[in-house]
Amino acid sequence: METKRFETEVIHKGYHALQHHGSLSPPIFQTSTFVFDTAETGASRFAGEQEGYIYSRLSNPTVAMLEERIASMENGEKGLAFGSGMAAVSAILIGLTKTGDHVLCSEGVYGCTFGLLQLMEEKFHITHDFHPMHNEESIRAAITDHTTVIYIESPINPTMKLVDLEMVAGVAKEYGIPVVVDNTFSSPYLQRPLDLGCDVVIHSATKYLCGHGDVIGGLAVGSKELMSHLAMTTQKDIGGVMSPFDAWLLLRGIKTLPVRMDRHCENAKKLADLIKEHPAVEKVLFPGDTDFPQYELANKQMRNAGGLISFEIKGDKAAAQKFMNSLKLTKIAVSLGDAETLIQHPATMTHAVVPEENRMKMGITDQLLRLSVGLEAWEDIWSDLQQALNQV
Ligand code: LCS
Repeated sequence: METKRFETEVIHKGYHALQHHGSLSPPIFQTSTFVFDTAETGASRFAGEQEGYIYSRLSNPTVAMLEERIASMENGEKGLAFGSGMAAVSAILIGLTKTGDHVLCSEGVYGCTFGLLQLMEEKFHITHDFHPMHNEESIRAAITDHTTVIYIESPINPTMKLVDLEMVAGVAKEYGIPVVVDNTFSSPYLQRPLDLGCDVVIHSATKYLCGHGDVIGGLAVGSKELMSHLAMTTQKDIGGVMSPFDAWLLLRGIKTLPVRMDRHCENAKKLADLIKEHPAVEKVLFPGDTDFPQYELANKQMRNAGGLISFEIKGDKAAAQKFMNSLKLTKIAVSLGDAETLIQHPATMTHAVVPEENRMKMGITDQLLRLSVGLEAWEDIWSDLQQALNQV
């Protein structure tokens, strides 16, 4: 079948109802293992001579549908599903490195990714550096003879700083180093790193792809060659795979990704403008704000600015916590991308594991809050934020 537009593929890609009794909704193959008709069939499937399922840690038909769908959404050759975003991050990073290698990272990453990089350094002597990646020359200077991966979040959790993906991919090509992009904050609807020359895309599918706060999952997309290799090594042997039921919930959530993202973006833009003007607010970090230092870059590589707004309250940690405790509609919770508006305090929550010195370098102050704008009426979210800001 020819490739259709994004909004069509998120609903149809990888599923053929008439091959499944006409069931409009895809079946959940809730099974651990698959029966072989003969011993020889089993042997040839293990030998890779015959196509077919073996065991659900290796692959499963419901999970495979999701993998085909995300590959199409990211315009890549092959997708892999994992039991969490961190299972995807660790399978890719461990898969692309060995003892003595070096990972060049964007100026900030999610707290557990930071923790994983530290663990890799302590246990396996795989070093890393954080780098702003503002221009080609400084990236060339930061690449060492041992650099085997460039790892980027853009926008970066939670400071919203951006990295010019096309520029970094261009430099990386000179050295033959793969560029891995964690695309969780944008989703493939807003940003497609592979189209910009990057090599691997990772998602915490827990967030916008799911959209309903009921799944922990991870996805990765890249070339058939690399993804098949990772499938047979760090995915299969570390074993952090996704369950068929979670894959089904994700297939369900993904159908509405474009309409949800449009609403998240619309709400966030209206709220960012209002939050910025409130006297209790020090500054707003939102790529859709015309005063955002990388506003031009956001316009260049993202379809829209997304649904996350970070902002600093005037005052200290106590002021930030007082504001959070005054909220009524907005829920105090980590995670993001759900229908419900969520707020969290990165310094004591998602990035609490990052030592203070590194946190400050990344720009994660004690007054910084991260708001995941939900799908409620923006007027109701604003009333809630405004009454809480008035109490600070
Ligand atoms: N990458 C990014 C950019 C993330 O924000 C997260 C989780 C992960 C990877 C890991 O995904 P998980 O294993 O949780 O599916 N971020 C979270 C956050 O900001 N709040 O709670 C979790």
